[in-house]
Amino acid sequence: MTITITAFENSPDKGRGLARDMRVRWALEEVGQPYEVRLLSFAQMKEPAHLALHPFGQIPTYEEREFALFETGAIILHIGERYPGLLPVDSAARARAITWMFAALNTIELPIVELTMAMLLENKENWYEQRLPMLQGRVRDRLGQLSRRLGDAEWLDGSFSAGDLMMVEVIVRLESSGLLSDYPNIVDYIARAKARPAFQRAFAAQLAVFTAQSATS
Ligand code: GTB
Repeated sequence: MTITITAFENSPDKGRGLARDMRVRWALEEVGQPYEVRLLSFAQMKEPAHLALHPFGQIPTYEEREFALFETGAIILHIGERYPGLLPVDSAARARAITWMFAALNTIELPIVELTMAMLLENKENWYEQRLPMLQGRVRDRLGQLSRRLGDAEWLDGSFSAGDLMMVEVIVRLESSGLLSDYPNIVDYIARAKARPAFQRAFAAQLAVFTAQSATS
C-alpha cells in the first residue's frame, strides 16, 4: 500500500522544515512507513484535481488506498491510530496524547501564527510597532504556561507521542523570533525532538526537495 503526501514544489521556507508537510513526514518516519511525495506549484494547489483532495487548496494532503485526508491534525491522528509508535496503547494515556495534539493546534499555534504572519506581512504598516508587543505577549503567555507544565520532563506526558510531535512542530516556528530564549526547557525540548532519527530523516527529505529545485533553476 502506497502512502502519498503533497508538498510545496518551491517551499517559501527554503527547506527549513517550516511548511506543514514536515509534520506528516516526521510522523510517517516515526512509525516506519514509507511514503511518496507529489510536489505542487502554487497554481496546481488551486486546480480542481487538488481541490478535490483539499477544499482549501493547501498542502499537505495524505492519500492511502481509496481515501484522502487534509489537515495535519487529522492526518497525524490517523497515522497514530493506524500504526504503532505515536500514540500510547493505554487508553487514558492515548487520550492525553491526543489532548496535547489539540492543545498544540488550538491553543498554542493560533497566537504563534498571528504573530508570525504579522511579522511577515504587516511589518510595513504604520500600526505594526504598536500591535507587536500585544501579539508577542500572547505568545509569551502560552510559552510560559507550556514551560511550567513541561518543567524538567523529557516529553509532555511520559513517552514521546504525537502530542510532542505536534507541539514541537508548532513552536519551532518561533525559533527565528528570539522569543524562545526565555524558556530554556522549551529550547531543550525542541533540541531533544530534533535529535530523533525520524525527525532528521524527515527534515533531510524535505530539504532535498529544495536543494534539487535550486540546482535546476
Ligand atoms: N490547518 C492546515 C493544516 O494544518 O494542514 C494548514 C495548512 C497550511 O497552512 N498549508 C500551507 C499552504 O498550503 C503550507 S504550510 N499554504 C498555501 C495556501 O494557503 O495557498 C504553512 C507555511 C507556509 C510557509 C512557511 N514558511 O515559509 O516558513 C511556513 C508555513
